[in-house]
Amino acid sequence: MRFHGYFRSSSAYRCRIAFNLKGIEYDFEQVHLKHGAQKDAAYKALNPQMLVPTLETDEGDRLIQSLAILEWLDETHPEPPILSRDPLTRARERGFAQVIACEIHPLQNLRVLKYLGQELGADADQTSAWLARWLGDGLEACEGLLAQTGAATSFCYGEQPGLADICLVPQVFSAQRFNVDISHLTRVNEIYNNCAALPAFEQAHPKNQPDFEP
Ligand SMILES: N[C@@H](CCC(=O)N[C@@H](CS)C(=O)NCC(=O)O)C(=O)O
Repeated sequence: MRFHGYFRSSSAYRCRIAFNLKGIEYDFEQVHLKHGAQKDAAYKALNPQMLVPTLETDEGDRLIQSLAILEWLDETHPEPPILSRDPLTRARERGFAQVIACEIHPLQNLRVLKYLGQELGADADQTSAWLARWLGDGLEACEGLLAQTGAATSFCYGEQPGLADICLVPQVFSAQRFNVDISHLTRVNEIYNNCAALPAFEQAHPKNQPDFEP
C-alpha cells in the first residue's frame, strides 16, 4: 500500500504508529504541507479534502481520515488489535480518540493557523494563546477521562496500546511543539512516556521519518 503523509502531521503520525504496531509495510509518499503540496491537482484528485493522510490500498482504493484508516487497518490486519473486544471499552476508546481527532486537532491545523494569522491578523502571541487554550482544554479532558477509568494501567485502556494511545501520543507531541504546558497532566504524561518507550511509537516519531526537516 502507498501512504501519503508528512513527518509533522499528527494524523499521519497516528497511522504510522498503527502500521508499526501491526508490522505493516508500506510505500511512503511525502506531501510537503509547508510547500502547499496538498493543494496540487494530482493530490487533490486523490484526496479532495487536500489534507493528509491518504492511504492507497493494494487494490487501488483510496482511504482518507486517520480514524477511518485506523479502523480499516484494524479490520484488515486484526493482530494485535487496537480496539478492545469489549463493546463498552471500545466505545470509550473511540470517544477518547474523537476528543483528540475531532475536537482538539482541527483547531491546531495548518490551514486554521494560517487563517488566524493571515486572514484575521492574529499575531504570534494571540496564536499561542489560541493553541494553549484549545490544546490545553482538550488534553485536560483526556486527563479527566483517564481518571474516570480508575485504573493505573500502562496505557489508556489497558496493558496494550490501542486507538486512544495512538491518538494521544501525536497530540502530546503537538503540545510540545507549540509550547503548551501540560506538565500537570500526570496520567497523560505517564502514558506518553510508556508509549514512547515502545519501538512502534519511537519509529513513528516525526524525527525518525524520511522526510524529516528540523
Ligand atoms: N481529521 C483528519 C485531519 C487531517 C488533517 O487535518 N491533516 C493535516 C495535517 S495533520 C493537514 O493535512 N493539513 C494541511 C492544511 O491544513 O493545509 C484526519 O484525522 O485525517
